[in-house]
Amino acid sequence: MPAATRTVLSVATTAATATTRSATSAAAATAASPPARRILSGIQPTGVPHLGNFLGALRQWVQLQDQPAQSVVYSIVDLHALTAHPPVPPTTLRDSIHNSARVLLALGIDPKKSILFQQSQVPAHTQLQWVLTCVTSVGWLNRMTQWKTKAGSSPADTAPPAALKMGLFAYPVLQAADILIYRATHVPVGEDQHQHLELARDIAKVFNTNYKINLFPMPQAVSTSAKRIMSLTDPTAKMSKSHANPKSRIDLTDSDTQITKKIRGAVTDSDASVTWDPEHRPGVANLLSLYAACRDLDPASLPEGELKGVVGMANLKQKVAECVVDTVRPVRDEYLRLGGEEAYVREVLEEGNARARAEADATWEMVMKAVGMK
Ligand code: AQP
Repeated sequence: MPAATRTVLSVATTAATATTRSATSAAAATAASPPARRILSGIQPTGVPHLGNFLGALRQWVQLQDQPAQSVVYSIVDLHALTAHPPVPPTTLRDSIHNSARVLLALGIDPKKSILFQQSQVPAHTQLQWVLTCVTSVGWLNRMTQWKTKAGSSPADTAPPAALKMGLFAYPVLQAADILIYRATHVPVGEDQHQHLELARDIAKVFNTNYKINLFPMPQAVSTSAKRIMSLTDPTAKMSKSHANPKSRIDLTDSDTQITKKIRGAVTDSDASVTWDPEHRPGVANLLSLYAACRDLDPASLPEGELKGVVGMANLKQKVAECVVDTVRPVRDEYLRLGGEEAYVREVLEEGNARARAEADATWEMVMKAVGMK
């Protein structure tokens, strides 16, 4: 290892150790009386974060760190990324963890205001997951829409396909542990995650009841007005990082040209008029939703409002592309700048890991006492 790199790492380690000590005492106080509003959320490093992640959740992460008297914790949930099938190759996962941190910093997550960390580096998440697995009914997990969608094709009396793994079935329990280990009260997530959050509340309730302790608060969703951003190539499916076709999504690192090309190629229909009709015209509705979310407007108002007089899909796509380019450009430019700051990005995560460990360990101590392991 080159001497310069060694120095950076040893400085980072010393800083992290010091942070751990001060964070441990802070965490002890926090555990005794959690803040009234504690924010927690996560993103999977399964690829580059996209416009749907940004408009549905991440934009709000940035706003929430500026509200006073709160604790704000954001996680790159790499353990969840292991549920991907086929598995994410190790080098891709390593790069995605780093690049997700870079994107989060680029869009304005400030390590002075928030704890930004890597989930797998905080063992209390999986320790609590086991305890929670022991109070979670199989029936609850069977009802999860995401599981049903993936398991859907197999009849009830046959074994699920080999591609369906326990990790995918149980991952909502790990998600509950991610939230409850920080005793979070508010979780900014896209609409697609609401069912899992409801499950986290059910799990918290049953734990508190079984062990006669009021340990876990009931976490509430914090939603944005941008509900679910759909795929550009199939407007009936949500925009997704792991979708095989990169034309289906706008990555937050895409160039202006790539964005414009992808929006020009978005699936719409043969009607030239611009109307808000999500049921019958999902492609047009998705473009209007994108425009509205970027400008903070109501999509239904656009045909008679800001986009009045726009006729033809090419013209609509041009307007949407301009607006998306303006939204993505500052994030991408900062992301590219951070490409030259690798050591800084690593240090932010290492320091965040230490602070998160201290907070999570304090809750884990309480869990062990509550269940009788200590
Ligand atoms: N299409 C979307 N529209 C609005 N919000 C979305 N989110 C994800 N997709 C959309 C929200 O982004 C946050 C981070 O998501 P995640 O990475 O933790 O998991 P995900 O929901 O599984 O995201 P992807 O992009 O679809 O990833 P893959 O392909 O790996 O499964 C969450 O708050 C989510 O609600």
